[in-house]
Amino acid sequence: DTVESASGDGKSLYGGTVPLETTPSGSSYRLEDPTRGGTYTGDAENRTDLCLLTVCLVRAPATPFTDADNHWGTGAADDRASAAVDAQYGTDATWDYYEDVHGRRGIAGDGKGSYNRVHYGTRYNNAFWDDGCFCMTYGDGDGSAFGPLVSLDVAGHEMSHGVTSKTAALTYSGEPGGLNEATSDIFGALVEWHADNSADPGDYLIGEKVVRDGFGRNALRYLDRPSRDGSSADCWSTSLGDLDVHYSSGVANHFAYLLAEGSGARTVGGVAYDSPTCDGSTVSGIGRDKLGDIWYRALTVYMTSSTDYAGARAATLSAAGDLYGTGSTEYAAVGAAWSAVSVG
Ligand code: ASN
Ligand code: ZN
Ligand code: CA
Repeated sequence: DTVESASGDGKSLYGGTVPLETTPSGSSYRLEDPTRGGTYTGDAENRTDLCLLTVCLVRAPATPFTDADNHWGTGAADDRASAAVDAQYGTDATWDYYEDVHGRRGIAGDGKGSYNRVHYGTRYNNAFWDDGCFCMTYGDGDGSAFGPLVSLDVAGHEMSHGVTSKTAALTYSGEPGGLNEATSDIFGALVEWHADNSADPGDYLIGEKVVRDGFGRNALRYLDRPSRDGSSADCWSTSLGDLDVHYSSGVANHFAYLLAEGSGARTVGGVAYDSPTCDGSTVSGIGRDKLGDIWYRALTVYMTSSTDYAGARAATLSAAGDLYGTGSTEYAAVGAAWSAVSVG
């Protein structure tokens, strides 16, 4: 709080020109935000970590970005600061979503920021949160399937893994793992909506800004009908827990879309969706803000490391009962949306 903040801006890859709070440093500025717990962004210099399971023996650097006039980046891919602008902005947007909507300051809820590393490795087609360094890491993508993986929804997805880890701590395998992944997709989408950025507007797609033609689809994942990705499950079944967690997440992503928007075909924010139900029912949505409030309370109050899909139904019903009453439209909508994805 005693550190002086300077208001600058940056030209990002995906979000246009965005505001940035930075830290004066001598005659220059450091890409570190004193208003959001000291969150900063550094350059991994195309190096990688060397880790054995969870213990990292060598870590890629996180050399803080600096700028002479506090106007960061050119927005061009060949400018190393451009991806850094997106990453810092994505961390800001995630911080603001959790603080503005849920009253949570920072990933751990302790007011402390995290840090980002961009330009990790070479042609690296992923981004990840690491509880060990309490940091985010972004690859540049190979340029054909992926561009730099620094979009708002990817930032929100990855940092929400940190929130899950500090709260329910859902085990990253089987049904709890699917719920862990879905939590990140749901909040990744809600972070994007909350940011209200006209160059990267809210939607129910994950990764639409980072995929390129070589990927073969227009997004990584789809909440309205998760099977649009060719692998994710739309409906619960007894073998769901055998799927990779990025596919068993589909059932909860589908639940989340149905709870927010309802079943059937509709256009939201200029994007067309078509969400079927697994049982032929018709369900009505209660809006994405209530989805976020219910899922956040379920995650932080009721879910545990071993929560499975039946447990998620119970947790979200408990949360909806707390927030709106057990006789409410919202409580009934939660039950109906889970039944519509065969959890019930
Ligand atoms: N992008 C992947 C994810 O968030 C990376 C990982 O941690 N497995 O699931
Ligand atoms: Zn994930
Ligand atoms: Ca999106």
